[in-house]
Order: sequence, then structure tokens, then C-alpha cells
Amino acid sequence: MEHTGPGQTKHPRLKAWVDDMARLCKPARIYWCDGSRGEWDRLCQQMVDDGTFLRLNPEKRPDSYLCRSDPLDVARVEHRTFICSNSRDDAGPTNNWAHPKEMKATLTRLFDASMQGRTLYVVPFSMGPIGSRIAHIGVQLTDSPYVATNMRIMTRMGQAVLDALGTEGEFIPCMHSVGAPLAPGQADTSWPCNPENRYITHFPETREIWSYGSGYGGNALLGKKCFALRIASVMARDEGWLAEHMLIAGIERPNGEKTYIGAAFPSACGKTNLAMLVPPEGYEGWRFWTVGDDIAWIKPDDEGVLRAINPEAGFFGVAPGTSDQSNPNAMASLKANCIFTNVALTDDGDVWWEGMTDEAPAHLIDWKGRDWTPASTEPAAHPNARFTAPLKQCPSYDPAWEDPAGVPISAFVFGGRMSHTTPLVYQAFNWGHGVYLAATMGSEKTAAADGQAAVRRDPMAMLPFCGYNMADYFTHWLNVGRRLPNPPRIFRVNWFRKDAGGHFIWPGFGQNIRVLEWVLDRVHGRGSAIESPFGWMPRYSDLRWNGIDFPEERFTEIMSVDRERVRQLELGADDPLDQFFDRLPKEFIYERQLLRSRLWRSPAHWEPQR
Ligand code: TSX
Ligand code: MN
Repeated sequence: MEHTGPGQTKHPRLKAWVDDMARLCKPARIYWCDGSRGEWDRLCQQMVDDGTFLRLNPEKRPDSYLCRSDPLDVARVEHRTFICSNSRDDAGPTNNWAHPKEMKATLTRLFDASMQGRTLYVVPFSMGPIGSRIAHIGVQLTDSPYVATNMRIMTRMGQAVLDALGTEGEFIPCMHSVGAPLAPGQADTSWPCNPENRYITHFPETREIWSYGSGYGGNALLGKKCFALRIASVMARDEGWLAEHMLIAGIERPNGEKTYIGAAFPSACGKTNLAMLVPPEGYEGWRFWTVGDDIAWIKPDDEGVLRAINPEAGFFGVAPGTSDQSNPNAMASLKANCIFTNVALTDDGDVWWEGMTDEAPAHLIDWKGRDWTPASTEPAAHPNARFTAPLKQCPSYDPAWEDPAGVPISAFVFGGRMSHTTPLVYQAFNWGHGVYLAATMGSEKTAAADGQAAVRRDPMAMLPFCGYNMADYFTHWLNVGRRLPNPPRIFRVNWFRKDAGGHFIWPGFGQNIRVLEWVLDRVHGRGSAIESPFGWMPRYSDLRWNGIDFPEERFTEIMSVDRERVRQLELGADDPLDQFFDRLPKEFIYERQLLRSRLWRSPAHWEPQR
């Protein structure tokens, strides 16, 4: 097999593995990536020539590309995602499971000659700053140049990683094929994939990833959800650290005090917007710093301080809804050097998506390549259309985002979208209570009809991303806190409370910093609070209201608790913890009883007093 490409390694085990896999996949050639600018240019040009990429107007979006996927390959495929541990119970009730031997047999059959007629790209990548004690290396073999170019933005990719691996460094092997071999003379498509036969598989015991049939997002950029969350969560359990679905942000007060938080939200809660928050009027002199918008690797240091790195180097964000109003820092990050997938194309060679501007352009090419006008019935961009952008282009990027030591985490914030049953903010009584709050968090399905929106439980926003039994994951969280002399404080937030008229009560976005200021006050032992059935809550006077007109009645409304409604939701017939009964930590049984007794007290309607 012909090895090409500038990437150089002296790692015999890596070379042997690549040769083995090439013998299985039978690509036309092997290309070792070095991650250089010249390589990026060549791969992008090649995809432009093939019709996979469209070069955007260099005056509007320099060095940026539009890519349209197959309409059948537009999102992560959770029903085709498997955790292949030896025991089914180690995957737990919330993961698809397959026996590793059987899955390997299936995959070996599928990968056999799967790369025929294509190039096998060797993509060495580091999750986290190269050399950091919290970082880890992976090598992805893929037949998708789209994946190779996205990985250059999303990770530290190329020769520096091969150098760091040396002759015997550890790496996570990540196999990926779009599952569309080319017979001799067969014409390629612009987005090869295999929608009928997709497998996103994880082997937690041997720490391998095999992905087949999809070229999209988390199915294909294996450093992200597959490695940094599913496999890393297993490594973290075994080694005493945390791999979390969290943004990392630093909040700096005018006096220079800087405090870092990790925050977890289920999808459709505006996590990327919060990661890039812009302080509003009344917060002059405050700075908000972005370390990461999606994933945090968090490890105790020698002093017992939790230190966090962002394992990624870019944003793979949902485009629709992103605008200069909702997230100006994201919009600024997208000015150049980006890949846009499944967005619409404007007549002057730029991108557009729903929510970017108040008014849609008079004419567009939609994400399927068809003419589009505001009269069209379908959206111009796919609702899961994405941008891939370098983190360094974000105006709010933290100077410490590449610090190999990581940043010290003082608070964990857990949020969801709850119209009625969760107050704006409250603090857990202690670590164990906080882990219980995080484990029972949920979010309303936005698509649900009026009235009682169904709550989708998503513990720690990790439901689709934990590589082992979620009940064991709860136990691991409890254990991590027990070993820390001063564990981070834990908070629940909810930006999405609605009034009787169905309107959002809280203005959200930049105003959320008022809530975070109280969080910081609590962390530093300054802020005052009152006890509620849920936890410690701020009174109206505990938040700062300069620069905004938000009356006390509205605050009371947003902090109130209808005990019966919460009882129905949290302790009713379908208790979210019941499915984990056999492995549930004992502490959770106590927390559930304590919550029950607090909710049973009168008055039925709890609200904060002055
Ligand atoms: O991202 C959001 N955040 C977090 C921002 C830092 N969104 C966007 C929706 C999620 C994809 C929000 N939407 C937030 C929020 O805090 N809050 C809301 C609800 C809301 C929407 C509009 C208004 C107020 C609240 N007001 C006006 O549009 C004028
Ligand atoms: Mn995510």
C-alpha cells in the first residue's frame, strides 16, 4: 500500500495499526496528515474540485467553505450508537449495548474493503493542549477529507501530535468510514455515506472507537462526543477525574477577581450563547471569558483543586438562531477560516440561516441546493446546520484557554428548559444534594404542544454521552466530591420560566450574568440566601438590578415553587431514577426522601419573603 502525505512518525505500533487497518479497508492510498496550512489548502481545493465544498465569497468569508450533506445524514444517530462493554449492565439501561465480540465481527465485515477507491487519511489529534497532564491523544483513520479538515479546526491536529507520541506514546484508535466504497470507474457523490447501515460504536474496555456509515458531526468527528465524552468518561471513572458535557467560562469582576464555572445544559438551552456571554448595561468593567462551549475535562490537582481544560480547539455549533443579537461573539468567530455545513447560500456567495437576520434575503440557495425565497415552506438552512470555527477567533476567548494546567473550577451550574417547575436559580445544600439535582435535571421538549410539555430527563446533560452505566456515573460524581477538601458549589438555573400568559419572564442572554454574580458571591462566601424546599435561594435584594427594570413581583413569580406541581413531576409515578434502581447510590435514596419531606410541608405555594 502506498503511504503518502507529509506526516512523519517513528511509532512502530502506530504504523503497524495503520497497515493492519489499511489491509482491512483496502483504500487506494494512505495519506498521513501533518495539519499544515498548505495541507488545509490542498484538501479544501480538492473538495471544491470534487463538488463537496463550495468556496464562499473571499470578500465576505475569507478562506471559508459551504458543504451540503446528504439529506439522510444530518445529525447524530443515537439509535445506532452502541456501548460495547463485556457486560450489558456496565452500559446501563440508557445506552444501546452490543457484545464486543459480536460487534467487532459485524464491523470487520463492514470495514472490509469499505475504503475502496478512496484515500485513507491518518489524522493524529490531541484533545487538549499537547503535553498537558489532562490532555489525551487520538488517531483517527477516515476516508472523509471533510472529516480531516474539520478535525484541523476542532482539535490540535498533525505533526506536533505525532512528535508528542514519539516512539511509544499512548493513543486512542478511532476508525471511521463513510461506508461507500467506489468500484473501479464508479462516480463519487458530493457526500458519500451509508444511511441504511450506520454504527457508532465504543469499546470502553479496550478504549477503541469504530464509526461506520455517516460523515456528519458527532458521528464522524470522533474526537468530540465519541472520545472526549463517551470513552473519556470511562477513563475518568477509572482514573478519578471528570469528562463532562460542559462549557467552561471565566467571569472577571471590575476589581480583577476572576472565577471559573463549568455549566451543563441539555440541547436547545443556548449553551454556546452562555459560553460567550456579553455583559449588559450595568455591568461596565466586567469581563466574560470563554474557555470552551461544549466539553470539559476536569482533574483534581495536587492541592485538591479541580482544574479544567477544553479538550477541543474549535466550535462545532448549531447555526440557526445564531445572530448579532443572540451571540455577537459567535458571529465574530465566523468571519473567516470556517466550514459551514447545511446552511443556505446567498446570491453574493455568503451564508445565511434562520434567525441570523430579522428579514430573510429575497433569494437563497437552500441546504439541499434548491432555489429558495421567503415564500418557501421549508427552512433555507437545516435546523441542525453547523459552523466549524477556530476557538481563537472568538473575541471573548480566555487568555488561559490553552494553559496546560487548566483553569480552577469554583462552581458547577446545571440548567434546563422548564416553563413552570424550576426557579431561576438555587444552590444545592451540599455536594451530595447537588449531584442529586444534576442527576434529576431535565428539559422540556421544545416541539411539544401547548399545556403540559413533556420533560426529557437528561442527567448532567450526559444521557447520550456517558460511556458506562449512568448509576455508576452518579456514584463516581459523589466519590470525586468526597475526595476534595473544598469541592465546587453546585447550582441549578432556569432561564426559561414562563408566566400565565405563556411569555418568558426572564430576559436571559447577557442578563444571565446577574444570576452568575450571585453564584460567584455564594462561592466566595459573600452572597446571602434563604432556605427553600429546593435549596439556597437569593432574595430580590440579593441580586443587583442596576441597568435593568425588573420588578420584585416578577422576581417573586420566577422564584416561586408550587409544591404539588413539583411533587407530581419529581416524585410522581414515573420517577426518573427508578430505571437505575439496582445500582443507584444510597445517597440518592436519602436525598429523594429529604426532598419529599420538604415538598410535603405547607404552604403549598412557596415564595421568597423579603
Ligand atoms: O441562549 C439563550 N439563552 C442563554 C444566553 C446566554 N436563549 C436562546 C434559546 C436557546 C437556544 C434564550 N432564550 C435565553 C437565554 O438565556 N432565554 C430565552 C428566552 C427569551 C427569548 C426572548 C426574549 C427573552 C427571553 N426576549 C426578546 O426576544 C426581546
Ligand atoms: Mn454538546
